[in-house]
Amino acid sequence: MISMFDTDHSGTINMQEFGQLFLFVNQWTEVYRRYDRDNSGHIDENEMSAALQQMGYRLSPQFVSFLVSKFSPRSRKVTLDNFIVSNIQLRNLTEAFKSRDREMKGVITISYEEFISLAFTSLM
Ligand SMILES: [Ca+2]
Repeated sequence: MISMFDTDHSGTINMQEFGQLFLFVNQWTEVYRRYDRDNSGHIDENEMSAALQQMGYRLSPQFVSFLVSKFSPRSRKVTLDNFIVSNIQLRNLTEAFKSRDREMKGVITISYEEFISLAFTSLM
């Protein structure tokens, strides 16, 4: 996550970049707490499903289950940092998909290299 905020690519973060990182984490902490409906201190699959729905994603329960188990295979509880990472990746992948899905069909046809380029660009 640090590299996301190393905007001058110095390999470290300066005070200004740290300030932005701090603000970003604070905002996500607030979102995380809001969706932790039962105040258990973590987000479970049901809370994750509700959170994603409120953020405007239309995802099947099967996909949400897959997402949670990908980030938390054993406990199935999404921690704050996993919540942030999963949301950023989901957003970036969705944006990448949308850029190819101009008619908003929810289906795209892409070549192997287009696919891996899209994936690498989205996840870095
Ligand atoms: Ca909870």
